[in-house]
Amino acid sequence: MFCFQCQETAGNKGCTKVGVCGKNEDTANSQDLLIYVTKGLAEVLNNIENVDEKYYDLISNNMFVTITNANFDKEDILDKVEDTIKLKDKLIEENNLAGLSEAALYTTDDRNELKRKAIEVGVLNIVNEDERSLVELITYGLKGMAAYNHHANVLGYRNKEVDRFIAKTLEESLKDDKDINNLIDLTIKTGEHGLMAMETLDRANTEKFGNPEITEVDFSAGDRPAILISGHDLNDMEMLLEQTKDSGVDIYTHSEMLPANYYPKFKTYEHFHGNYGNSWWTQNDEFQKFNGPILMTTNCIVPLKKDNDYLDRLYTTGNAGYPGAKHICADENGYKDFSEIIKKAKECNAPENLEDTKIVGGFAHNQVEALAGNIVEEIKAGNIKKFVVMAGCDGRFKDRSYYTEFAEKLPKDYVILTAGCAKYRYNKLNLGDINGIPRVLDAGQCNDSYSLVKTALLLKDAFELDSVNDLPLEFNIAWYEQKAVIVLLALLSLGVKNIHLGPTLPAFLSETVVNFLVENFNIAPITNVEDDLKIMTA
Ligand code: FS2
Ligand code: SF4
Repeated sequence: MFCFQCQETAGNKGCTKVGVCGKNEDTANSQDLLIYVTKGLAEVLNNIENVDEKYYDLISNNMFVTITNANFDKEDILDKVEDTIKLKDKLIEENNLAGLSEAALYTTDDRNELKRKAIEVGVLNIVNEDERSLVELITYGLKGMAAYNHHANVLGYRNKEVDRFIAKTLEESLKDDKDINNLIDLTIKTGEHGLMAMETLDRANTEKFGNPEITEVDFSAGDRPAILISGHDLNDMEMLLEQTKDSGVDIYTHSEMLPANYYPKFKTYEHFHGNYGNSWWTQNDEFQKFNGPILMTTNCIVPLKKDNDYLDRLYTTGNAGYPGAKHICADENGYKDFSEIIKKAKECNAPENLEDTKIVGGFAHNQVEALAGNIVEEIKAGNIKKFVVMAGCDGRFKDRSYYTEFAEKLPKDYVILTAGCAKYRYNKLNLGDINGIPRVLDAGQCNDSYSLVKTALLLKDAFELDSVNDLPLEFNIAWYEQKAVIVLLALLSLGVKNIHLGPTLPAFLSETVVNFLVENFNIAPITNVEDDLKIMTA
């Protein structure tokens, strides 16, 4: 195996024997094979006129499955490889396609052959380091985009341009004659389409569930049996709330599902208790103490430790998977029957209380727009000096304490704009407010970075500036997995410069690609809190 797609990759070079995330060699290879046959399917679809859009869904789903910490179940992944091959073969035959690549033509119904092939199709097959770097940067961006696309799709929203772009770009990456300039161009186009995917998902979420609004979220536990829901899928959230109504079972969010608390629609459910626990990587202990069933709707899953015994109450759905955990599938209409989880919850004790914290969030674009007058006034009066976008991901390594310290030490007239699980490093610090405007404005999940873009554009217009680069705005972004990659590319596609990225630069960026990003976008790795504060408060 060779995998270097996330920030925690071994030695910041690559995982070769087992993933730091816990992914084993067979799972890693199966994921490589799934990407390979998905590229083949993409090529097949690109050669057909009037493609049924459900085939594009398979592409997005397959890409999503391979995101860090989403699916650890190698047999499930190989099932998806087989489904993809079957569909590809059927379409090739029905449409009499010829002249296709090896990936498009690869076929077998033998699992052992799949396992053999899986070893052959890893990322190191692209020998030229710069080509590999750009192809993987694009592929990881596409994975993030596919995840957002999937969430919009299940809510009945679709951006055909995004679907087609993913398929075309996947085919492009199969070509042997890779041109560096063409790949750079494609990298920026990936960012542009990532923004479109985020816009579509934002529309889906807000039209379905209302615009997020300022909300105080309770982190304490109640005394009824409960279900914990984690991940990013708001469609699953709605189905679970609906099915648990009047059941005597409460619902709590975990990690990236926390922003569900900000949506008006979800607030109408009285048994929606609040949030339990923190960031994804603290889940082993928190899931253990939760006592009831846990539903993982997407990444980020952490493999169970030796002393964890909650596997029998761990459930996955959608593109998430974990060996031994029960998977809840959707029926042909997208409906998921959670009755088994509800039954399980009733047999379990109430959650152990972890804390009595309350946090305030819900500052997505609509809410910020409502406050825009006050914000502009505070800026003009000199009470708000600058904004710092600290969006992105959290991670398990100690060096992420940088973000807590950075937030703590920021001057008191600085406001943090955040989205994604990065916020868990500083959202309980009680950083106070500036005349009623909290100093940490949480827009929501990582995909709600789209809201931060809208906020930046709103401020740009309010101050009649030509570019967001002229705003009193700094970017100190934390990344972990591939959704952060698409957020980063989206920002670059908008021409945002001077982004500080950490805790480390991606291992998959070659020296040439880093130089390109530095020369054109002035991207810099974070260094230490003192020096970075000096730069960002200059
Ligand atoms: Fe955090 Fe994990 Fe949101 Fe990422 S909970 S690192 O999935 O996509 O952000
Ligand atoms: Fe390693 Fe990250 Fe890949 Fe897991 S996803 S194998 S930690 S690089």
